[in-house]
Amino acid sequence: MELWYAPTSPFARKVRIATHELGLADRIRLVEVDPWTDVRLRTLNPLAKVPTLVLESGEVLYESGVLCEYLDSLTPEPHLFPAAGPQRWRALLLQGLADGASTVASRLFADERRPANQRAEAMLARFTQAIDAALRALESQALRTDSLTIGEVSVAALLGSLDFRWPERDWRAPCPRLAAWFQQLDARPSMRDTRHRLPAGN
Ligand SMILES: N[C@@H](CCC(=O)N[C@@H](CS)C(=O)NCC(=O)O)C(=O)O
Repeated sequence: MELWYAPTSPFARKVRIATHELGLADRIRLVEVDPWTDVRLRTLNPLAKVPTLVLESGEVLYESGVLCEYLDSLTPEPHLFPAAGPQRWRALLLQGLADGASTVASRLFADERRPANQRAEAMLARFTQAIDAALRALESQALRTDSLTIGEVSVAALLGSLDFRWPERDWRAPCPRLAAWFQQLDARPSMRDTRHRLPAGN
């Protein structure tokens, strides 16, 4: 299988973390692309987004949640996506919260870099509010450090991207439980082997 990814993307990292946690990393060939300029990507995925997964059959999957659920289904005992019931809704809701915050963080990062006359301060404030509120909501969650679900994987990808994009931003001080959880999680091989970096040539 080929995973088309960008090393700065929290969604691509989420899939890479999941791949490692599921023991499938050696079945994936990584293809690094810039989703904004690589014209091949749109021939695979009409949205031209990473992550995009090309299966052995040539079939193409996209949307990080879909990719993770597909990869989970390849393992003898899928566990990132619990079977229907409270554990599943918890995992999916956590994924939704973390992915939503990652989306907003990506927009904030891009908008902060626009010239002042091309950005709306009200939107920047709204994005910041959403990230802060999502972190507060995560602070009150009982996150797992073993038997991870897609919820924990998504939260780990969010926090890793905040550290990568805003190393100076101290999200840990108001969220000590979340910080302690992330410290443990961030030491896992799945996190160490998938760290963000700038694209080659930058
Ligand atoms: N909902 C998508 C989001 C993917 C996404 O937004 N990827 C960004 C990189 S972080 C991208 O490819 N952006 C290029 C574009 O929007 O054209 C997912 O979960 O996979």
